Amino acid sequence: MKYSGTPVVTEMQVIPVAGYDSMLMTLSGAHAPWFTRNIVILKDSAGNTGIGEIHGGDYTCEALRSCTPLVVGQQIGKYRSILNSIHKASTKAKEDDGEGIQTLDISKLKFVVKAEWAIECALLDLLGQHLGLPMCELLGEGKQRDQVETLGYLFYVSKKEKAAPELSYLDESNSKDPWFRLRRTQMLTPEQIVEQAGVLNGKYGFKNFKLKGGVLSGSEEMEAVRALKQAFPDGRINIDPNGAWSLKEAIELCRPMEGILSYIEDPCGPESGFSSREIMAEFKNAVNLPVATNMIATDWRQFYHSAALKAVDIVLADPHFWGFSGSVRMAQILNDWGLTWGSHSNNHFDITLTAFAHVAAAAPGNPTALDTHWIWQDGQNLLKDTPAIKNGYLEVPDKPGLGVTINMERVMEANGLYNSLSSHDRDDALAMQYLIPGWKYDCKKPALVR
Ligand code: GKR
Ligand code: MG
Repeated sequence: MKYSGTPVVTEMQVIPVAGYDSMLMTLSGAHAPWFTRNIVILKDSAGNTGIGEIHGGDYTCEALRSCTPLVVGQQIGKYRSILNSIHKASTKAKEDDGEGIQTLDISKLKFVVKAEWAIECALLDLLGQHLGLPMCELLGEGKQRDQVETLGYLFYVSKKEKAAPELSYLDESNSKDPWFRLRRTQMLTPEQIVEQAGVLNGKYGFKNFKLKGGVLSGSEEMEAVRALKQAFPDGRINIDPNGAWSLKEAIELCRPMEGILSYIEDPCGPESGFSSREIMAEFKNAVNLPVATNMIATDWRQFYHSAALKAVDIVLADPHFWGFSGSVRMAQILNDWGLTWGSHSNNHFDITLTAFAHVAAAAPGNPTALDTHWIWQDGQNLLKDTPAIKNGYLEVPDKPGLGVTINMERVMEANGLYNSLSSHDRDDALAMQYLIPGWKYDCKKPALVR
């Protein structure tokens, strides 16, 4: 039989971009006024355009650009072979000590993120368009749902004026949208966190919330969790201190929260010579709460040890860590084993939002509500047709491929902002210096506890 083949990639563009952010607080410090990403745009011989988005920074940008000769000229139907050739050609960076992000050392995130997954996304977008099928139909066991439950990702926010004029954060005080006005203001008390959740519930209909912890003392953060549960008695409330608490502290803080928290994410990390996987397994023995992670299982080798120790119940398998096919493969395994799939996120544009919607649409079983930072960026669209979040659910486009159209004018504006920045890497210590002079990262000390 004659094999006619599929369209061929004729062009690959890598465009670094930046967007605006609030002074969001985490264990690693305070978010800068901007965040960076990389966009991949592929064109094929059928005249279609495929897109992907991934974390920013020069390291990832360079990694993507170096893949170009392995992608251009190849058939889109051979996307697995293309990715395989990229894997074979890639080498481990000298500075990558293999620790991953088990202590949330943000400088190591770029080694956990794999640049080629943005290429995988763009290739699946092209292949979907060629076949006339939405991307989720090409993953795992195919489409499982039309919309994806999403959580309201709550953050403590510091007073941006403290970093001015050197760091100038976006001011949206004149916006007509109550959420847009609120998201750029200080929110550090339980009342303000409940207000944040209320305004988000009003705009996007979220019923599930995750509070980013590791900022105030554990007991203050649990007060906010209790207040949230009181305000949303039927809601699922989670907290993620990114491993800031010691095992003892985590047990003391979380035992009384059984029945209040729906799960706890990365409560503790490595200590006393034990790995974070061992410590989390001990935590799970002591506390009757499901445990989620995006820190101790970020690749298959780490997952093997996490699973063997029964250290986690919910793996937040970010497609930018695991790959799109890899994340769905994880969802299949977790579902077969009676465990739960979800996805972690970092600041992102709407291309990632759409791509994650397709992955979550293909995850079998009963995934936990998807993380997304998008609410903090909403309005800075790089697409002409950003999928909406309504009643707490993200729409999964049903057109072929990703099912969305890139807005090149907005992409080039975001590229202009990127080019105006003096540094392209995430550095949460920079803004922290304006809140606490001389502040240094300590994976065991909440950011504002010094
Ligand atoms: O965006 O600051 C942030 C988050 O804290 C991010 O760095 C984490 O990786 O959201 C992530 C998480 O769930 O751990
Ligand atoms: Mg997390």
